[in-house]
Amino acid sequence: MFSDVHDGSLWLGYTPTRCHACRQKGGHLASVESADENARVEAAIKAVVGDKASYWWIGGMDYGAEGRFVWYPLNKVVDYKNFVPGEPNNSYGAEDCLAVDSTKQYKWNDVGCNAQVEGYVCAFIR
Ligand SMILES: [Ca+2]
Ligand SMILES: [Ca+2]
Repeated sequence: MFSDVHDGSLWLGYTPTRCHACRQKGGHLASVESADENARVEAAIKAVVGDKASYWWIGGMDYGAEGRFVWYPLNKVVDYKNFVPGEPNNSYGAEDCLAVDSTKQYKWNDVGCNAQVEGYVCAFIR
């Protein structure tokens, strides 16, 4: 998996829009299926914005089945997990999309799917 990150300013909206944006670039919204892949996501983000405090979308979500996260573009159940301690907490009953938090060792938080974050991470199989 090769990860690339994209400024989300044009694509802060709905998850299908983010997925579509990655598809148009020939990839998919990133799944993170191992510590190694998480490290690649971290490196890709740092290459773009350095150590800036920011959230970035990855492709996991628990639409429809609360607490059961699926890598949306691949329709694979999230097996490897790398959540910030205390997450996922489905805050206000309305957090169904996963983002990495650069201030928490690039671990994951579930956040509202329409939250304004820095950008999103696409993955490209090479
Ligand atoms: Ca949720
Ligand atoms: Ca959360």
